[in-house]
This record gives sequence, C-alpha cells and structure tokens, in this order.
Amino acid sequence: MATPHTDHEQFLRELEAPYALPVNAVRFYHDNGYIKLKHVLSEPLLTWYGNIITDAVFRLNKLTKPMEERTTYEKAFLQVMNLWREHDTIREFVFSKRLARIATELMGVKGVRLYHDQALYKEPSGGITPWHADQFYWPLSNDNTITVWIPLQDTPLEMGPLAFAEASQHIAIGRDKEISDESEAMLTQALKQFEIHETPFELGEVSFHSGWTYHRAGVNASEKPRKVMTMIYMDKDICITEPTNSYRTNDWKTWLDALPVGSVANGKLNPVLYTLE
Ligand SMILES: O=C(O)CCC(=O)C(=O)O
Repeated sequence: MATPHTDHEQFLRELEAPYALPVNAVRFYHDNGYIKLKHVLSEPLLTWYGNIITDAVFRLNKLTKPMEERTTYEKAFLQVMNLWREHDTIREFVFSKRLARIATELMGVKGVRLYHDQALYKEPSGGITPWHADQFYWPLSNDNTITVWIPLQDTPLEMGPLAFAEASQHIAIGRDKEISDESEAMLTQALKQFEIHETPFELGEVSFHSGWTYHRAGVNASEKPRKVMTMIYMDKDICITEPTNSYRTNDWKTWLDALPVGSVANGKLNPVLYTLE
C-alpha cells in the first residue's frame, strides 16, 4: 500500500527538525569517542525509509558467494555505498539536517560535509565485525570525522549491535590495522584496559562514533538480517592529506574526487549537509 502523501511530508519535516541533545552529550562524546542517543528518528519513518533502503541494498549487492567461502571481512556484512546517488528518496534520508546537525554539534565544528553513506547488512549467520578504527581508511587532515550508525530494526545482542571501547580514540596503538582477524586479535588484547560498551539498540536509537574510536560488532545469531544505514560526516573545512596506504589511495579516488592533496575535501560527492547559522 502506498504511503499517503501527508506521511511522506511529515517524514521530511522530521528529517529536518532539530534534535535536542541531552545536556551532557557533547562532553560525553568528547570524553568517550562515541554516544548512543534514543528517539532520534521515529519508528514509522525508519520503517518507511528502511524498506526503500533494503530494496536498494538487495538490488545493488554484489556479494553472493556462500558464507563459508567468504573472508572475515565479507562475512561481517553486505556493504553498499553511496545509496544517495541511486535513489532520490534515500537521498532525503542521507541528507537529513537533523542528523547532520547532531554530528556538527557533537564535534563542535562549524558544519559538516558527507564523506559517504553505507548500508551495512549483517546477514543471519554473518560473522563478527573485527575491532578497528575507521580513520585508518581516510586521507583526511584532522580527527573531526564521525559516523552515525542507524539500525533499521530493534537490535538485540544476538544480532550484533555496534560496540565501543570507551575513550579509545586517544590511543595510537593499532591505528595501522585494517579490519581483519589480525586487528581483532591484536586489539582484543590492547583494549583490555578500556570499558567495552555493548548494549542493544531499540528502533529509533542511533550511535555516533569518532573516526579513531575502536569499535566492533558480534555475530548475527538471529534468523533475520541486521539492517543498518550509516552516514560518515567530516568537518566541512577538513583537507585532503597524502594517502599513506592503499585503502586511503582508493578512498581518495573514489570518495574525494582525487582533488589535490592539501585542498579542502569539497568534491562533488561531498556536499555540505549542515552549517551553523
Ligand atoms: O555495522 C558494523 O558491523 C560495523 C560498523 C562500522 O564499523 C562503522 O560503521 O564504522
């Protein structure tokens, strides 16, 4: 059944409207490198956009080999990127001012650009997402980068919700590790000194984590896919740095338009999504 026009208009208003951060949220984010926030988006909105995102993920997904033939990375999730370029309705979701404003306020910057979006669907019997920090992959000049992780259903522990090593954004160890069995083994040891925050997400709850915060997710032991949409934002004034590994070189070409090193990361794929008035 088609969604009445008025519902869609209501969703568009919700995606634009400011979210009042709890008073201690900015401090918590800076101290711990992540934050979980409840009731950020409503259930009807997430169900509606979630169905459209899910259709796009299964239409565009290219990873079809059986689970037992996949690498650890491939077992972790189906990964489909920049859905905003594929579907005008998904663009509305990805360009949400409400979410981009939270990212801006948490980082304490003047505004944010999109780095890219990605859907991360952990299939039933999907494996762990090994410990890692995202900024290993990004040739960017400062650490004002942040990912919003948006589950499209309630996500109990058995589905593999995102987990964080609190305040781990301050340590340098492991920053040269790609997502792998090696990063999991090495960081499981190295992160023993940190509190691990691993709790379920209810529908409407989202997390924001910083580019250098270590995070992981458990297996999906349920019978349903763990459907998640994410957007990565960066400080609108961030610059491009010389890529120092092959993943950064690839990201520079794929997401940053291969703009000159030293220039602001303002390629055609990196629109400003929110600026402070
Ligand atoms: O969804 C996952 O399992 C991992 C997510 C992640 O690593 C990220 O969004 O940075």
